[in-house]
Amino acid sequence: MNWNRSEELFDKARQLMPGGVNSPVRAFQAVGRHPFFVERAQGPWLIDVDGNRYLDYVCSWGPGILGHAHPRVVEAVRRACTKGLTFGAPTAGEVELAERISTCVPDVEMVRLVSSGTEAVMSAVRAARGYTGREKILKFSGNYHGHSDGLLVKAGSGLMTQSVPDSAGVPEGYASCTLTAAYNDMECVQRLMEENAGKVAAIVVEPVAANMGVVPPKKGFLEFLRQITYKHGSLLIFDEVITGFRLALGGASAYTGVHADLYTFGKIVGGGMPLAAYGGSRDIMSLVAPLGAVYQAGTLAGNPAAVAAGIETLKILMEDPGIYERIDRRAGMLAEAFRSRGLAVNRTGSLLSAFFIPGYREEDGRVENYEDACKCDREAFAAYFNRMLERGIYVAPSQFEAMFVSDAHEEEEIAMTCKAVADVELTEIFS
Ligand code: HOZ
Repeated sequence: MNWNRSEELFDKARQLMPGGVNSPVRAFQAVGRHPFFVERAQGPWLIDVDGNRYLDYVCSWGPGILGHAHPRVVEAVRRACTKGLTFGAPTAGEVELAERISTCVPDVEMVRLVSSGTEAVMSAVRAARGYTGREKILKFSGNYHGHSDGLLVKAGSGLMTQSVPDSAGVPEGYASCTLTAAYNDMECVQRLMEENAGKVAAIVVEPVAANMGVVPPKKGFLEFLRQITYKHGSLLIFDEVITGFRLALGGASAYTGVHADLYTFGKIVGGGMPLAAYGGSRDIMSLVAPLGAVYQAGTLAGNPAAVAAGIETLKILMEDPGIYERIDRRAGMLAEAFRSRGLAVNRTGSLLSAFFIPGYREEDGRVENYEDACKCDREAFAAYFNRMLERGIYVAPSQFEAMFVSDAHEEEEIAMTCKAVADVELTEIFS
């Protein structure tokens, strides 16, 4: 493989953009190499500007549940674009998408479409504060809820990758409104809720954490969060930017049976376009402007091309629920391939992570929180990433991001990936 054209572009990009990229993890810093630049993608494949082909397990960090450039989604966007790109006025598509979201996740009686996951969670937190009249929120270390000020505290994803869980530039006043508990640690949550009784507007949680690697909730953890928020008069926000429409059509509440007060969606709901959403009961959402006093707005919110991609993606998922069984089974095959190499593997549905923990033995148990995830050997992960890339397999360039399986990853591609996993020399990696 050569990466000459990518190298040329990266040289230029670094002069023009911080780190040469528009989102930090894409710079590949954590894996000790320069990024490739994408030319196009189809199904499970990415093709870079030098003509190299990769089997893609990043899937644009989650949206690509149907694989890249699904013909029906592309055609829906094309049709929408021919009618105009943005109007800043209501369209029929917005009503259809809102209805589909509500059908899939019945707890979402009312929804507001926004443009990014960051915006969705930031706005849901504001709605929770407006509803309860309280200021504090409780989040979990290693959970990532976008890059708004108050949520960049002990955050996962790119911050964990760069080893800076607390971003510079966040005023102390914002950070002090955010309480942080260890994921899966009920005692810690209970203590914080008691110490801050009457002050916590909401607990915000990734119902399956996927920004410190994939870390499923322990049995009873989400149920506990539901109970304790009821007890203290706080709201429960499920950040389903990653899990929404991925674990099941109904997302985490359908998958786990635990129901939240507010939900945030991103990625799949926009079918690969910049669209996200937040919603919940009519009671809470009636507080959002113009109905109520919680203000939130956006010129490109509900953009018609993005809405068309979202509708078509949800339509396909609603027509063929067999998709979930297929991606689940295939992710299971990958998990088994990693497990048979002695790695710590977490998987929930089509989300999975292999953790490169030195000396790991099965009896050590699962990675359950931020601290466990931090035991990984980042250099070993980088070596594995590069060996997989040389074999034409693209996994996220960070130990702390999930591996996503799409419906376009057929058994043949999964078998190819399992073979690559079996071929990578692990003793060499850990030395
Ligand atoms: N924070 C995103 C993944 N969890 C990264 C998105 C991107 O770099 O495109």
